[in-house]
Amino acid sequence: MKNSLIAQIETQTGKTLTRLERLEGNSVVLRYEHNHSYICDEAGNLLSLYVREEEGLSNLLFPAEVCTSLQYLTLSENKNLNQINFEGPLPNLRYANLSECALTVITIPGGCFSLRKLYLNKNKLSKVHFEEGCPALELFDASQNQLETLELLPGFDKLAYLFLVDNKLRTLQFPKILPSLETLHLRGNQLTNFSEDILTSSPVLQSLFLGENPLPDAMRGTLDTINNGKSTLFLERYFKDLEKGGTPDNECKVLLIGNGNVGKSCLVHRLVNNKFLEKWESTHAISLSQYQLNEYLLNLWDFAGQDIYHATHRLFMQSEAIYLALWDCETEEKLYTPYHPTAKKGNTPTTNCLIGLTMPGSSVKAAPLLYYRPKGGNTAKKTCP
Ligand SMILES: Nc1nc2c(ncn2[C@@H]2O[C@H](COP(=O)(O)OP(=O)(O)OP(=O)(O)O)[C@@H](O)[C@H]2O)c(=O)[nH]1
Ligand SMILES: [Mg+2]
Repeated sequence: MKNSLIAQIETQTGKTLTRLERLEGNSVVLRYEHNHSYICDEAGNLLSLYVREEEGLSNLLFPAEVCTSLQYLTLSENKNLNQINFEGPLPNLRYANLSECALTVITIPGGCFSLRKLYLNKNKLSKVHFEEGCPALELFDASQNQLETLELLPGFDKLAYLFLVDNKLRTLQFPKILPSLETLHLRGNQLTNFSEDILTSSPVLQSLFLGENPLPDAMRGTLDTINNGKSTLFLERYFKDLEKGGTPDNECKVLLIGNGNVGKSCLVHRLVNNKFLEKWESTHAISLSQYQLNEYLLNLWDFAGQDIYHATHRLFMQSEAIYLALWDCETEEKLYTPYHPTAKKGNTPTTNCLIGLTMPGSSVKAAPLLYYRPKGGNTAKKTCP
């Protein structure tokens, strides 16, 4: 009688799978690539299953006896396969590739003593539940899913490569010790912090990727630019510096943005030199200057406002800075929207400060009007002192 798992697949795909002969003494053949095929031992126990790119597959239940005997499992690129359940432990499973399917949750049962490689990447997983540790697991790839958290219980002592790129991870719960972890790939998640515990629990960690996470600025600026996985060196220094304690940082970056000819450079000149700039020259790229305001040092970044420079502005934008968005009230009807780093299509941005310059009558040098717009509040109008 046919194995019930094979029967499920044949019913859903409408195709007959090929039973391959097992070559004695050559276990490698078990996992090599004959699509729509499986291998059983002499007693008919399923050892290996290989079914890819089958749109008809939607859900599979692995009966306990299949779980017991299965060694190699490839079910990748079955783009409608959204559910897989294992009815028992998988003590002999060595390799499982379930990538590029449509799985939303999966439970890896306890008792996976032999599992070395597990690929769950490119699914729609919001949850991966390991009932226990997987003591032989060397590689686990769950990149490109929807995971917000991942919990690894104690017992992942062989885990060397952990790929979790492009998820929505906010939290990680790792065991106290991951003694073999060499590569941890966390680029493109939602981590707002990175715990020093992960470094201390991974004594052989060599490659750590943390870019494109909303980490604190002091961490993020550098980590975003590290593409070779050498973030560990930076973080070790970072945590050491933290131990030394903090000193107040009285420097602040102020970015002046707005179209050309709206008066950014003149405003800077007024602040720094308290003079009106008579001779007008359009800024090229960026002009940097500093302004001491009581105990605070403002680093002023005066951007060139002409259209050709706009695309480069975002390269310099960061969250912990003051933005002065300037516009000419007489010629520009709309307040500035496209500049702010958090501005998205259709959203009203909350800039730290908006300044509109106007020319009352024909007196060009008349005091400009300042508009302050507090977050969420209405525009308040103030005459510049
Ligand atoms: N009426 C009036 N004119 C001003 C004021 N500030 C600057 N201007 C004039 O606006 C023109 C442009 O000033 P800039 O400060 O160089 O303009 P900008 O925004 O730095 O321009 P780009 O460097 O090209 O981006 C000059 O002719 C100034 O004289 C102001 O407060 N009131
Ligand atoms: Mg200028």
